[in-house]
Amino acid sequence: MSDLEQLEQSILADIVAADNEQAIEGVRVAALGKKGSVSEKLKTLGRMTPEERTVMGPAINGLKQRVGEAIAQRKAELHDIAINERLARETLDVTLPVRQSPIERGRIHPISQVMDEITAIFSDMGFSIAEGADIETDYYNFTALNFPEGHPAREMHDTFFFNPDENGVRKLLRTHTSPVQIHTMEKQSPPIRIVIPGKTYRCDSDATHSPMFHQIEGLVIDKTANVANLKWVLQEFCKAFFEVPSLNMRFRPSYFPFTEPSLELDIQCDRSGKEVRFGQGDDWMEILGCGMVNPNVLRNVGLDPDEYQGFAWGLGIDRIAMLKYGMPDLRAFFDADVRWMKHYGFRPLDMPTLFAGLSN
Ligand code: 2U9
Repeated sequence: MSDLEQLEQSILADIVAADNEQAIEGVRVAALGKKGSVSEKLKTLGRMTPEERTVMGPAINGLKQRVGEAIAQRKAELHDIAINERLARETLDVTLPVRQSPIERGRIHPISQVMDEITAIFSDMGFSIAEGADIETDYYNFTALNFPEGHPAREMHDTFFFNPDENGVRKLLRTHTSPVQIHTMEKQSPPIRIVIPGKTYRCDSDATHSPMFHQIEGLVIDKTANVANLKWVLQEFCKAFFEVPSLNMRFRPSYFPFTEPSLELDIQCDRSGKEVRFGQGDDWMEILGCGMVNPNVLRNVGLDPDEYQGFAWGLGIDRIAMLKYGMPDLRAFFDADVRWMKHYGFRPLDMPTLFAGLSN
């Protein structure tokens, strides 16, 4: 048997032995690839005499053609086999339910939900929503709000300070959303009716405190704003938020540098059952702080306290969300656990509105 015949037999045997698409591709490369056995034979033609070439040329090219056809045929067979195997393996149960879309599967975090609920209530009362930066200066977070230099109230806020800049000025993470009220009053003339939701930061962490938490504050400034208006606004807010028709409130004296007088608001509740119920019972729960804007704060933004007055309030969103929806541990809010979100989260298309219901 000649060299060429031997080579052809051996390649044909390899083709028959190849039992999958990867194996047949291996045979093709070994025979017809750049450095394949048949390609090497073709290269020898260049070194032959014209007489030898007239004999060997057709012989090697014939071999190439037959091997090529045999490989293509086996490749097609193996391809069919592979497809049939896949079809047998990958059965599709068309009776299974369609997978839920992200809009159905996703959930709104209770903090976002409660922010949306509270802003819906105040928007309905004619308030605008104001926002500001998380990084603030000492002036907007403290000085303009009537915290005297070196006053212990500055330390009470457990402030996160940044390193001083080239001018020795230390920026900070706002400890409350109140700097936004100062910026607003500097830019806008009264009457002002705003609510300010946002992230706030204090160096404090345990089961009921997180170093980043959420507040919503409100501010009204005009010529006649008074404590009776403040009381009405907060009463309407509490009824709407806790979704009850009536609710008793009690105000206790307090102290904040930015308000005078300063008050804390307790609302009626019933703790006798498993959950706290609002608007019934004879117990009390502290819900927020409030007061009349301190005249010094009005002066700091260029308003004359003999002409303008205002009232303000502030509440922690995280705590009020825990109260309303019975969530026991604040830390779970920031764990990003999808099982927790599935349980406590809200459907994205159920937007809180006063006409359709806040929490449905
Ligand atoms: C300006 C003037 C007055 C905002 C107010 C409170 C009372 C208050 C706390 C509640 C729980 C913060 O999250 S908390 O710890 N806040 O009690 N906040 S009055 O008064 C202002 C704000 C800005 C210019």
